[in-house]
Order: sequence, then C-alpha cells, then structure tokens
Amino acid sequence: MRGLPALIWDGSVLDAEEGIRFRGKTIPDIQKELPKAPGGQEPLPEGLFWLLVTGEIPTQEQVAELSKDWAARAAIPEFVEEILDRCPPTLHPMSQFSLAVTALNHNSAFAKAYQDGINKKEYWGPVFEDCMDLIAKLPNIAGRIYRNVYGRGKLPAIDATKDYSHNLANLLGFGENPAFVELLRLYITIHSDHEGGNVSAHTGKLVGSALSDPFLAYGAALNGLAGPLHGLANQEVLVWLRKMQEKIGEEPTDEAVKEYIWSTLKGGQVVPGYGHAVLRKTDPRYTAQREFALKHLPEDKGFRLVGQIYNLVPDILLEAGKAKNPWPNVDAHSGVLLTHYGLTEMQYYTVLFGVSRAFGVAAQLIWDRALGAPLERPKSYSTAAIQKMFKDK
Ligand code: CMX
Repeated sequence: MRGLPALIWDGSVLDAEEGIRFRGKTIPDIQKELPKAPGGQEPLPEGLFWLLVTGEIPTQEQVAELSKDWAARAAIPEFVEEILDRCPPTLHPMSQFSLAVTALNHNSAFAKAYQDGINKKEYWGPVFEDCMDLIAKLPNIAGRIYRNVYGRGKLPAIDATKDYSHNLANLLGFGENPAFVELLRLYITIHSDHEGGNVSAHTGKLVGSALSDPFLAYGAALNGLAGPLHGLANQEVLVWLRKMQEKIGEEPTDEAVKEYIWSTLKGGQVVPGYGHAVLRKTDPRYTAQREFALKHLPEDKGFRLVGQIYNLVPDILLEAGKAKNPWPNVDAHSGVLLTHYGLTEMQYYTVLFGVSRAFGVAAQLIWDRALGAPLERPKSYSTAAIQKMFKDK
C-alpha cells in the first residue's frame, strides 16, 4: 500500500526528501519555537502535544499547566502495578508495556460512557480524557518496568513541580543528570509522530476505529512498535553494534566495518537503523540526535562508531541494490545516546519510543472521534481472485 492515499492524519506529514513536519513545522522549527524548560534548550514534549492537537504553538504558561495536569493524572491502579510486578524479568519490556497499557482500559472514561449510551457527537470528550490519562500514566509504567526488570530499586513519586521528561528521567533513576533530562525532551519530541501510515500509528488508528478505547488502541499500537522492522530497530541497532565490536574491536578500521556490514547482508539480515518505507534521505530525526551528540558527547566511542557506519553503510546498501533508501533512520542513533548516559539495557529502548509515540497516536484518536471517523475496513481479495482479475491483461 506504499504511496496509496488512504488515511487522514493531521498531526504530521512526512515528505520523502525533507522528512517530518509537525503541523507544518520541521524539527529545527519546533526546536526553535516550542517552549523550553527553565535553563533548557530542547523543546518540551508537552508543547509538541499541544501543537499536534490544536495546530498552535502554546505559551510557556500553557505548557506548565499541561505538565501539572499530567503529573496529577500519573498514578496507575494498584492492580496494574501488581501485573507488572508479577511479570518475569525475562518477559520483554515491550510485552510488559503493552500488557499494562491494555489493562488501563479498566478505568476508561470512553468505555464507560459508551456503555452508558453516549451520543456519538460527544465521543471526543471522554476520548480526550482517556488520551490525557494514557500519556500521563506512561512514565509510571515505563519506570516500573525498568526498575523491576533491571533490579533498580523502588520507584520514586512523581514530582508535580517537574515537567514530563524530568519526571520520566527521575523514575528511571537519571533525573539528577540535566543532560539526560534534555535528551529525553528531545527524544520524546522527535519520536512522537511520523504521520499515519507507519505500523504503530496506523494500528492505533485502526483499532480506535472499532471504538476500542485509547488504552486498547494504544496497547495494540505498542505491539506493532515492538517489531524489529519498526520501533524495535533501536534495540537491534545496539545489539548489532555490540556484536560488531565483539568481533572486530571497539575502534575498528573502515575495512573491517565494511566487511561486517557485508556479512550481515550476505547472512540474509537487514542492517538495522537503515532504510525507510517513505524517507529517501537521511532522517532529520537522525540529524537532530547527531547534533545533540556533537554538542554533548563528541568524543564518545559509540557515537564515533555510529558516525563511521554512517559514512559506510549507504554506499554498501546502494551497491547491494535492494534497499530503496540507503540512509539512516531515527533508530540508527538513539541507542548510543542512551548508552552514553548509563541507560545501557538495550532491550528497554523501544519502551522509550513507546512513551513518545503515544503523543502522536493520542492526538489523532481525539480528532478521529471528534470528526466521526468511520470504521476502517479495506477490501481484500484472495490470490485466486487477483489471478482471475489479471488473467487476460
Ligand atoms: N538492510 C538490508 N536490506 C534492506 C534494508 C536494510 N537496512 N532496507 C531495505 N532492505 C531490503 C528489504 O528487506 C527489501 O528486500 P526484499 O526485496 O528481499 O524483501 C528491499 O531492500 C526493498 O525494501 P524497501 O522497499 O527499501 O524497504 P521497505 O519499505 O520494504 O522496508 C524498512 C522499510 C524500514 C522495514 C527497511 O528499510 C528495513 O528493514 N530497515 C532495517 C530495519 C529498521 O531500521 N527499521 C526501522 C525503521 C524506522 C522505524 O519504524 O522505527
């Protein structure tokens, strides 16, 4: 279905050459225009959510109110805490994440309103409440998973005076490091939305079109994000880099790296973090992270290796002749930044992508229900029917 116009998605539009625009604004635009935390330089994701939903740049005060509102909604039900505490640490963090988000449907305002016979013109109201709750509760879920799986002690309480990313950093145990907090602000902002056709966004929209509430819809979206060709690629990139370093050393020569890339391709595997279904240039989300690294960690060995690979992979993918886009995507860069600050557990990385992507999916769910978007139900054909259709052509 590539290139087939099929969906309405207002928060963002992706241009193959230029990359993403959020309500018409590029990543450099939003880095400039969205409100920042006091002393911070990166945009606050609260502002991005405001922009996605309303199409307007919020004021500093509006963003501060949103931080407070989310902090007030952040607690998760005790039974969801218990579900997470009972998960074996060997259960992938993304599976735990989707379990917990799905279970939040227990308290869905929309599901209740529907049972109570709400008029369809009013759907958007309880969906808005659910979406606000969903986003607000993700840090507590993500933090609990991190601490449970990696034995990082008890979860601290949400601090109502801090912004969303600062609270998430606190819950993960990195809140004392201002550079990490800034990284999370940038990370959530750039991972939030990538128009409507990618697997996670489209899944959220599709499931929402059945009037499943936002928790059920986003739980489904997370299961799509957990695939290695989509969000899990950020984990896969780090796994691939580690394996490469084990084999050819921490600071390998270009020749050794090239050989390793070719061995990946010849083994029938993809080079994770490279290629894209829509983009045909270097992903501006990659560039934004590269610029962050140049500013904060230019000497980091992992960053230097990512840069070295960037100089080598595109030519090899072009020579191999299959991939339509040989350039890096967002996932090629995010892992080394997290690793630099001590968040080294790669299996956890897609959870942070999952926290971020909720912003875009939630914004569209609100609009879908406000506009009365219909049930999504494309036509399918059997192979035999398609063969018959084209037999004489
Ligand atoms: N390494 C090796 N082969 C690649 C490749 C890569 N990075 N990217 C594409 N190809 C191959 C495809 O597997 C396909 O091969 P077959 O014809 O044998 O099936 C061929 O090139 C054509 O693929 P395409 O049209 O260029 O790409 P698709 O739209 O089918 O897939 C994507 C896009 C992202 C899944 C693919 O580029 C890929 O697998 N990349 C690596 C995984 C990755 O980084 N995913 C994250 C994307 C961003 C995100 O969603 O988070």
